[in-house]
Amino acid sequence: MNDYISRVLENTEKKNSCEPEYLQAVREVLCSVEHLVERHPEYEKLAILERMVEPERIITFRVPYVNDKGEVVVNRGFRVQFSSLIGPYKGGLRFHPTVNQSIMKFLGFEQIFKNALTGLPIGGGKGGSDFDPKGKSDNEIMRFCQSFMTELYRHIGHDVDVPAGDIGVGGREIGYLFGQYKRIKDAYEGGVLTGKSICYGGSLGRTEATGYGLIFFTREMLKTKNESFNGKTVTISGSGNVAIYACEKAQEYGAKVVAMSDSSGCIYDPKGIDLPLIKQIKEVKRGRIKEYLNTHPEAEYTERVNEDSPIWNIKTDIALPCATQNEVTLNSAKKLVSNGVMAVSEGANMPCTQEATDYFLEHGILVGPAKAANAGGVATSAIEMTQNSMRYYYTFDEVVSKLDCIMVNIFNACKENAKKYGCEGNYVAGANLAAFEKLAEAMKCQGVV
Ligand code: NDP
Ligand code: 2IT
Repeated sequence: MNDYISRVLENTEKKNSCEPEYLQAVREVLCSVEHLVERHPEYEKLAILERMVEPERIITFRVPYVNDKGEVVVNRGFRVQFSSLIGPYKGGLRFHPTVNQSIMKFLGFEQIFKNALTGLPIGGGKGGSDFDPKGKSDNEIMRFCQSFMTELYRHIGHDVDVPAGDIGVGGREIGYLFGQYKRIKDAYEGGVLTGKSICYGGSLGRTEATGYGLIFFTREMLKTKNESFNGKTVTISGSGNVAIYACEKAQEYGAKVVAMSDSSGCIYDPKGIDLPLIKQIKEVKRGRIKEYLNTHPEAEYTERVNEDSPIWNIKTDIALPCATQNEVTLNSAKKLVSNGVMAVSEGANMPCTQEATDYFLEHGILVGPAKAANAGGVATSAIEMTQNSMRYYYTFDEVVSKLDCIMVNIFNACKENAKKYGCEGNYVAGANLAAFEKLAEAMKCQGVV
């Protein structure tokens, strides 16, 4: 490996030794950009790599609230403002008990590159809390969101930092967060959060955007092999926002989605997933995927017993991991390949371990890397910001056709950069190269800051 890259990597590993997910994300990017760095000797003089891996700012804060039993509960809040090179910090908020600084930094780091790929003026950030929304009442969620925003509000703004949703944060949470922000600021600043409901400033199509965008990206990838979704078997992990709308668009394209999951286990329905039922269970009742069997007793349910999700044992043409980081292990990758998978496209952030990604690439499987394949969500968030600035709304079809164009452009950037740097067909490297070059050039223009 190039001396400069290995030195920066070693230093980053030393400084962040307790942050495995963050180091995993950094390693993947730095190991992909060797040829680019070699063509630009000025990167070393300007410490481009060192600056790329150091967040501009990390904010952590206490989030106390009173639960329904009258007890005081204290959680930890985060906002990692990673890079404002090409626009205001932009990225979601995650509420999940596993949230820690490593997870926040890996997500913030990925977000910089993803946002650069969209071609839109958005920098990168991420935030959240180790708060667990599962089993909480609406009132508890509201009080938590109000407490979270009572600190966060001083760090965000439509030209500064624009949070949105992620795991555990959807339309309900964004509404409570927005209400508290508006109350504190005594002003309606629509563009401060995205993923808002349509009734007070949200964008049509934002709910569907990440899942639809994933399918648009994967469609382009399949085209390179003269393939399409039509008639293919698809498995989708997760059953949250991304998974549900990936399923909807894949079904619309004629695919048969046979399995979905949650953190407890997976359902297999060889007749094809009943999506209206999944929406009812997950979006309306906030229930468990196992409840699918109450309506379809002929479907199979398999409990998850270890880190290898049972969904990856199911034979499929296309696998779409849409739950969480490192959910596709090397074991799962081997199983998928031996069952004949042709494409793995990442709806979640960093769902494949590095070993799993390498295994897929070595076996000629098409891999849609998260920072490109799931960029439709944040791209549509940027379209929501545009509408808020214009004080005007696009129709659903206008938003989805802009999203489709953006995903095609992202795919082409991945494809062309992979080819330019001698790794044709490796869209993981292509995405890293395209995004890194854009950011490095912006860094050169702006001086040492
Ligand atoms: P949701 O909260 O709507 O859904 C998350 C889903 O993933 C649930 O089915 C959940 O199951 C499952 N899940 C969460 N954690 C784990 C875990 N540790 N093990 C197994 N399953 C788990 O989140 P989203 O759909 O919004 O996000 C899913 C992924 O997509 C995340 O990686 C997120 O970062 C990424 N993403 C989201 C975007 C968006 O616009 N929302 C944009 C780009 C990427 P359970 O209910 O059991 O917890
Ligand atoms: O990971 C992601 O890109 C998101 N959770 C969406 C971020 C956003 O600002 O819409």
